[in-house]
Amino acid sequence: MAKDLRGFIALLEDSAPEEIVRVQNPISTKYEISALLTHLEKRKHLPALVFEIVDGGDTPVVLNIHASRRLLGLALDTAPENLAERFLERQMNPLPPVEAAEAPIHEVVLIGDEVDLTKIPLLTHYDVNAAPYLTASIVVALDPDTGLQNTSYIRMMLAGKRELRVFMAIGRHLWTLHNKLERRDEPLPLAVVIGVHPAFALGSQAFTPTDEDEYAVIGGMMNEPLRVVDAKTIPLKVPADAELIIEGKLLPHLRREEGPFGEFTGYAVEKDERPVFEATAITHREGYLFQDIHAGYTEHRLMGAIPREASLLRAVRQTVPTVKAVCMPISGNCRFHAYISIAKRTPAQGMNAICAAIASDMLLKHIIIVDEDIDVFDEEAVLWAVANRFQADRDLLVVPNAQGSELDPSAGPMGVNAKMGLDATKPLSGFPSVLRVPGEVLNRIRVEDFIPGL
Ligand SMILES: Cc1cc2nc3c(=O)[nH]c(=O)nc-3n(C[C@H](O)[C@H](O)[C@H](O)COP(=O)(O)O)c2cc1C
Ligand SMILES: [Mn+2]
Repeated sequence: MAKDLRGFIALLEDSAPEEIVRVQNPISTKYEISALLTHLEKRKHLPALVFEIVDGGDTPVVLNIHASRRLLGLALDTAPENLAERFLERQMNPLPPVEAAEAPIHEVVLIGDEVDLTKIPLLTHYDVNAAPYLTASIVVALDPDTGLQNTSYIRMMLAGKRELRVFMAIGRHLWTLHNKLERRDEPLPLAVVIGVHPAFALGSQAFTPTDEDEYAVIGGMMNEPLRVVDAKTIPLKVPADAELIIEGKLLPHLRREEGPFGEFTGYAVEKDERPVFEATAITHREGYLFQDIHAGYTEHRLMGAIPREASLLRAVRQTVPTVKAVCMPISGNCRFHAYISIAKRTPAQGMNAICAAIASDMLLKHIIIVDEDIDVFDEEAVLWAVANRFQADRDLLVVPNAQGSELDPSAGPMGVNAKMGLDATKPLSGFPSVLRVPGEVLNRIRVEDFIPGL
């Protein structure tokens, strides 16, 4: 069976039931799901969630499919601490898509005037949000000059039965494609794909050059070729096993107000005049599941972390071959902070690792390099290394006026910000040893023998 969202939910229910909860109580898309998620985020208890009765309707809403490294590990068939390595390995082995003989995605087809986006249970997360938004929306576009498919998550604001408004970060591939077609006065056909296997979701986020087909990258990430069929109203191939697809086009030369929208930083992006998408068809599976990714919460952050950690590992490895592990922690929105461990072999490799990291990812701001005895997934251990192995006059690098994220609330105009690297590795020799109780005694003395019941 092809990898899809329902199959992943079934796998959780069968083999990891503690990772999934079905909610039968009726709940509203407007703030109520967000309120429940806010409580769960505080408790740091984040199973995947299926809300069965939403706004009184029978379209289930699925959230938190990617909300922990455990869940993402199940998606990529690997251990949580090995996600970046596994992602990199699969990214390097793309599998071209295959034509599907039958297409669940076309079980229900609505064309033209039958299209009504307001019937889809879109969520409103925050009080500042201008309208309900699609957030788990993977936008597929075809470059007419290369014939290659591009995929990216793009938030889309509901603005009418057939209208969505779109935020595309400047310079990314989708922005570049829209820009190219606009110069030719042509619309850009798009398929908005919602409800997919988490390996598909992660693959769509891979950092790829424009000469690579992202359907093939997704196939590699799923470890099976993506099944595709012809869309109904646009010249695109679409995933046959998605839950819901909105077909349409991004119009040239038209801008309308989009935003504000609460983002991954925990702050809102202000409203502005942004491009407009017109829907030409909706197709979905019988009894489709609608997926949402809650902006600014753990799921949204972690989804950004894995592809970034993979490309960071690759970039640092070119300079410091003995890099061990990387973590982009939740505390840095999984984008602004990176902890990197290296097995240091020459005196100043920590600083080289910092430079490689800064150059590799525009969003990164603060980088901490530690020795291999420090677990990069243990934030307390990383900060302990900073406390004990780092001197700011000697081990600190600050790069002013670099390009950062336009979503960084403390950055200057157009996202210009500063980068900081902390080399918290110890010198190759002449540094004290970490305290240890003798190993033989540690193994022999067992808590339960001395304090039963603890
Ligand atoms: C949940 C989620 C939402 C995102 N929303 C947007 C968005 O609204 N606009 C945007 O430009 N990028 C957004 N991104 C980031 C892009 O999807 C990502 O940078 C992608 O790799 C860009 O691909 P491209 O350069 O091939 O277009 C989002 C990412 C995630 C995980
Ligand atoms: Mn791309």
